[in-house]
Amino acid sequence: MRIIVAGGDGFCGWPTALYLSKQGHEVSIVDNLVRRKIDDELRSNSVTPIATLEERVAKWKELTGKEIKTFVGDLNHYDFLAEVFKQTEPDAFVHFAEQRSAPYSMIDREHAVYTQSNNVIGNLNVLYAIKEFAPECHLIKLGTMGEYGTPNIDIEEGYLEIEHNGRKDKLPYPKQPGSFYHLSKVHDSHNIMFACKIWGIRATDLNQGVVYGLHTDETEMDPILANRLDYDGVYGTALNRFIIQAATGHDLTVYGTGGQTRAFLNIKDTVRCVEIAAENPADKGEFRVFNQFTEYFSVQDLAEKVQKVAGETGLETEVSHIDNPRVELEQHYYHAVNTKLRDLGLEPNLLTDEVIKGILTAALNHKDRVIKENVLPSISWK
Ligand code: NAD
Ligand code: USQ
Repeated sequence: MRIIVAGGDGFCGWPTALYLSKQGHEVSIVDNLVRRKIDDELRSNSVTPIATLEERVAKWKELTGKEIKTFVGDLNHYDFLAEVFKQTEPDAFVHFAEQRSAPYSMIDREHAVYTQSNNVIGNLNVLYAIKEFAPECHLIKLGTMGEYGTPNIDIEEGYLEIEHNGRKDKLPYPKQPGSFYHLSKVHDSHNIMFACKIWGIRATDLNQGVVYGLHTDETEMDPILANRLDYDGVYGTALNRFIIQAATGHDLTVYGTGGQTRAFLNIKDTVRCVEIAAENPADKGEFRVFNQFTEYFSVQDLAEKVQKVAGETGLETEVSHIDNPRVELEQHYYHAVNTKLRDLGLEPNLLTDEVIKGILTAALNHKDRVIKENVLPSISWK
């Protein structure tokens, strides 16, 4: 298949582009490299040193003989996007290319506006480009489990059967997102659903949980292919952050009581889930939703797991409960369905002590790159 990976220079997109290329697909990366510029804005960095996009694809070609084309530009520039569609004639468009940090979206008005315009308008442009240039193209869009929030009932995959005043219907599952970033994903989902209905576009919304790890078989082939690994209070996510904190002798930063439960998956499963979606396209006009995670944990559980594994490696680590900078429930019911990807063949890489040790080793190898001032959270929701 001819597959565009938008956001293919990022944490999820880069390993996905490599994996799909290895499987024999013709892969093109579209990315405006804004994530690297945000590192400069935040005076932060990836724990792992990362090569430029040009160096990355050149190394991949040298090692495998496979070419990944790159288009450096912004989804918000429709002329650029139209040209990419004309040149690549994609069968599938994998859309990772959004501002994905909840704290970043909560810094101030400018950052909230940037997040929502970048994400919502970029996605709307992709929908129009599919309609105009590749109406058969399957949109594989990265959404988030955070679209649902933490309702006091089971979370279904996209839709909920309800009975009201004696009548029944299957309706989009209610959304209660917890940041302006998470809200942007809800707005995207609505736009995609509407485009499927009116234009007959085929789309899969992958409501992904928090991704942990960094390595895949492909990124481990050479240091130039290494993936980024975020640790700072803005882009670092729960489990990866705790492991890097353990590696650098920092207390593990559990926000509030730590009863917040979230869905998680290994980056190795992210790439496989995208492949599964691509190999099993949605029907014309179908807006399909998969919940993309393998397990869920409370933040406290994760901190304790990391503390235990770090202790076995000789690293003494404290779990510290700091004031929660977010507005979120710290004790709540959580049960989410995730059968659709499993039914299509996903075999989960579950979170074991070995997996935590693997990420810890990567963090220890580069721990001197961690800028200590960036570890504590600095952005408040209020
Ligand atoms: P990332 O920031 O590492 O990568 C996103 C990439 O998209 C970056 O390389 C960035 O330069 C690019 N980009 C952003 N806006 C763009 C635009 N307008 N035009 C072109 N390129 C643009 O993020 P990630 O962690 O790889 O996440 C990828 C996607 O998966 C996001 O949509 C995110 O919401 C979703 N997701 C991520 C996680 C996670 O834990 N990382 C969990 C659930 C969902
Ligand atoms: N948390 C801590 N301590 C930390 C970091 C986070 O207790 O040091 C808590 C947060 O308060 C929250 C939970 O851990 O309750 C998850 O936070 P996170 O920063 O790991 O993840 P989140 O902000 O939800 O965002 C990440 C990605 C985002 C993706 C989302 C999936 O950045 O792109 O959409 O995970 S989900 O959580 O399912 O919405």
